[in-house]
Amino acid sequence: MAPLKLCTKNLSQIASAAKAIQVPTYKRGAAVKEGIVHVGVGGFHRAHLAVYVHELMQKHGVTDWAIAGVGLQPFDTAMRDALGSQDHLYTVIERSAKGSSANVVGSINSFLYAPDNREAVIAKMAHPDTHIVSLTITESGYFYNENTHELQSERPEIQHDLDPANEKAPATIFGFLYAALARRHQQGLNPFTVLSCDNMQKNGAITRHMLQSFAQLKKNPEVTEYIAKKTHFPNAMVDRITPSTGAADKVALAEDFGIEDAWPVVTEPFMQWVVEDHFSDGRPPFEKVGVQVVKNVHDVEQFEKHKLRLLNGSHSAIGYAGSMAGFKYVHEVLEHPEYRKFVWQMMQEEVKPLLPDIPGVDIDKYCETLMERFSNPTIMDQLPRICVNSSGKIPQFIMPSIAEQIWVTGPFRRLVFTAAAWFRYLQGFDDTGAQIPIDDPMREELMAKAIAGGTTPHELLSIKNLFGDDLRNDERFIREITKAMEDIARDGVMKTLPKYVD
Ligand code: CS2
Repeated sequence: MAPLKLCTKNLSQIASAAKAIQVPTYKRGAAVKEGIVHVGVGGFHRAHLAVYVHELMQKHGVTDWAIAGVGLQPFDTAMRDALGSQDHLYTVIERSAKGSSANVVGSINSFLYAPDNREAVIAKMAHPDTHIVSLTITESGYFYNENTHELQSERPEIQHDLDPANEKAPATIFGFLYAALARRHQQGLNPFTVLSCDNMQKNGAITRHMLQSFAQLKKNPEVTEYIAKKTHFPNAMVDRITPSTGAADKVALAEDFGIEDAWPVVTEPFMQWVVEDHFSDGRPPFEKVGVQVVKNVHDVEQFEKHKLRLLNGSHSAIGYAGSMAGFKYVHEVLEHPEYRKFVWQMMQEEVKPLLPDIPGVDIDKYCETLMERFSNPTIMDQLPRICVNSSGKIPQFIMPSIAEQIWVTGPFRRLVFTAAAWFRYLQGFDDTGAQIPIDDPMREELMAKAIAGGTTPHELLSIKNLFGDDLRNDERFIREITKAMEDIARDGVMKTLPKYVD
């Protein structure tokens, strides 16, 4: 039978025709309120927050918290068109060694592509039904200087948004949030909660500091105070490995489940969200669907630290050196016995000792689960996905562990090898001399410095936005990284790797 095009009118037929597929049975469209505006609707959001909200709607009759999606970037037109062609429904395909399942999700109720109508986005955020503006805009969307911890206010995009002439046509997230919060203030509404779902330690606190700095530069004391005193920015740890969807995934969905979906999401069964209970204008009963809502900001911090240093840090260890060595997928790297040991030893010996104990969390079990998740061969998690936007990753997933190990005079060779492989990777060629495309907002600068530096780290380390003086000036670190860079340049990743495995 020909697959059925995903849309509201076909839902019941899809449910009865396909094996084991669940579809939304709740009201959508004008029958529900859009309590959440989400900026950055990619695979991760659609496999994470949108799934939690879907479960609230499906199993708990929640009607006030549907999601209005927003895209700010040119590439978001593809999501606008895909979701727009199927009543904003999409399929989440969960895959593991045990098999795969598919669920149609309907919690995203509408979608606005900002460049089509920037005012519509500001009005939507300022609407009284909106209580939360959530974000997955990637680390680089925050304009956060890792070294000074300040807003990169000199960046042209921020300068554009600070110019009063562009008040109604912002480009960055801060321009939109500021304009919408200013309007809510004027209308006597509570501010919405700004909920970062990006992979950054202290994501809420960083978002708050960036927006406050932006507001101060806008020089409107009343709005600045409304943001400082009344707007809340919960910190959160988010987790679900969500590869990019490929053409083969759409074909498999049509063949296995009889659904024609313009852009399904493929993900793993595991999902986790630990969020601080600090909302300015109410929130959905997230705990009903397994979200860990915690009172204390330090609880979130500890979970974040575990996750970013162990999961994302290991992903970085797999991604850059793995790409240099010619691997294509995460599970392929883990199939290589030596590389597998390397990742395990980096976690166990160099990262784990730096992490706090969390009551109820068995850290060794957590590491073992990570190895299993990385080894899941069915999700085909692509190394280029792991490597994208590296300037927002290594400086926070790897470098802080190195700096802390230096501080306590502990081991950090494997972390350094990971950083060295990244430096080499930024030259744009793998170990066979084939070109590697570098996809990063700082691409030009990173590549120019990586090439100029050759087998020495100084050029790259001079980028003050990314690296602190503690590393730049540390002799032990410089010695180790220079050696690893020289070895990788001379022998390639796979011949160098055994030196880092016991
Ligand atoms: C990955 C993450 O892009 C990356 O660096 O490590 O996208 C990772 O898959 C997620 O954080 C998992 O929760």
